[in-house]
Amino acid sequence: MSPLVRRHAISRPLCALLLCVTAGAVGTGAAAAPAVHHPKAAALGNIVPEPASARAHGSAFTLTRDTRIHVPARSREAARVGEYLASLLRPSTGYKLPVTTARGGGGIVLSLVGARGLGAEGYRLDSGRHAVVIRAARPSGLFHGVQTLRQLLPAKVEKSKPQQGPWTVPGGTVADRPRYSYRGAMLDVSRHFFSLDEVKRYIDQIALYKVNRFHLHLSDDQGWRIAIKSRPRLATYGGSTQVGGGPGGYYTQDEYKEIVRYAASRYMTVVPEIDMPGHTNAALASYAELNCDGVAPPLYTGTDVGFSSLCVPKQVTYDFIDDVVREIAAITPGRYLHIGGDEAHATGHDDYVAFMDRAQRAVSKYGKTVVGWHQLTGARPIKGAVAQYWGFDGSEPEVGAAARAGTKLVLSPATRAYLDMKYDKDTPLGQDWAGFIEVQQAYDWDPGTLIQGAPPSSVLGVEAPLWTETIVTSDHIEYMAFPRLPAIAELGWSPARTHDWGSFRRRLAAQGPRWSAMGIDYYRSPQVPWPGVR
Ligand code: NGO
Repeated sequence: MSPLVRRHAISRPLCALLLCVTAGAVGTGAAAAPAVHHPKAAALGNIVPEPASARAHGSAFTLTRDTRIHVPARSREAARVGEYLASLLRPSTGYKLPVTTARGGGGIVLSLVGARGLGAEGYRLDSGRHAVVIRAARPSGLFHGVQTLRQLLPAKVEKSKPQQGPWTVPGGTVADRPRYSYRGAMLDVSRHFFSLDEVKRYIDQIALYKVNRFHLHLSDDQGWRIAIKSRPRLATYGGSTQVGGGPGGYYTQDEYKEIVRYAASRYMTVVPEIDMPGHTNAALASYAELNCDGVAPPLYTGTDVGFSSLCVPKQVTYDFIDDVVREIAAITPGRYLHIGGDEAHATGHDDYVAFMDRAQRAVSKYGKTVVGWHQLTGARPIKGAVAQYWGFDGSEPEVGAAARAGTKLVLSPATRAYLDMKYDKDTPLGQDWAGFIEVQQAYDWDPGTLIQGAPPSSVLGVEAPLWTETIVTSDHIEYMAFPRLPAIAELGWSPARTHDWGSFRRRLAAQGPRWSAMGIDYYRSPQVPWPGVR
């Protein structure tokens, strides 16, 4: 159903667009549209996250077996985005959809010209009778525009077998750019280990919502999940189990690089986390010297927190950190390295402060930006550090104070953004220590005002963590992430002025058939008017 398709006369901007296409000079004539929202104008479709501006006008575009995907001749990266789009559309349409640098002729056009003023990640999409044109300053913007185009097509376009068309995109214009530069999702691969394929599957799913940071929680009490060549037992022994006593697992450095590459192909930066000084039982079990008493504890497969600590006074601790940070930094092209710092209940306060000073120095020594859970703000965050907030209501004075002093914030309030919290008392998976989180609870807050005393400019963005004490399979991941991950993704992308639960739940409802087509098992929240339900 595309109720919002308007079949009026072709509007002026679209005529200009079509001339450009047929003249083979795509984009040269189009001025960048200011990112202005038109609340009264007809919506273009059910897009999540809500674009900065979207307006229905003109004629619909229909994909046919002759449609070609035009990409710029001089950008291999843009050509890859074109190939990615083709690979999404080919299975369900059954069309060839060749990707070509030939000019003219309409179709789907990706262009790196003519999208000024929309930033590195923004894009403009114009659709009309003869063409859908996505313009962006960078390939990342084209990629985000492609996600919007997917959502403007019928849901069955996401199926993996040929379907009956028509494949119609409503006519109109989207001019879009993100509110925040950091829009993250975290997967805890330590409590339960997830294979490369499972990780890639999640990356593909969250890309649809314009997430651009993928945080991997790589170590915890229950498992160490990345090979460190200078400390092999961390992975081979420390990674050999998981919650409940299963076999665990770890990524070789080549496998980790593959995740990084795959995430990059979806315009996502990997943020690796090695949690310390607490949450370190797997490391302490692997190397006895890391313990103050020199005795290695047994591996741990329970779900308690706050009982382990690296030995703060020992120099071997810092040699260990140097090895780990050096090796991970060398295979991580992104700027961030997360050092945890949460729930260090087995570390005294003064020790914690001294430890975090040295751990942060190790991260900057290898050229990375420190990220830590917000307990870091109770120590001495170094210049440029990022604190990830996971409290309840933003009332901790040290977090606001650190933000005023220059520490940047990523917001993951446990009462809103924790995807491992149950939806309600009947949810078969997850925990409830931060309460139940139904979809509206996940959506209805403003990242700009959550932290008391923090200037809005200190907020880098938001992140939805998925802790996996009770999460074992991709199916579990999907059930907890959908539909809440799109809620957090919208808070990260959409302008605050578009925030509207009524609109969000309607647009979210339209994602349901899309998830079904993708084989995603999602939670049928009673708060959302899913089509065909009730
Ligand atoms: C807390 C804790 C994690 C748990 C999670 C479960 C943080 C930052 N530390 O969040 O170890 O897995 O809750 O919800």
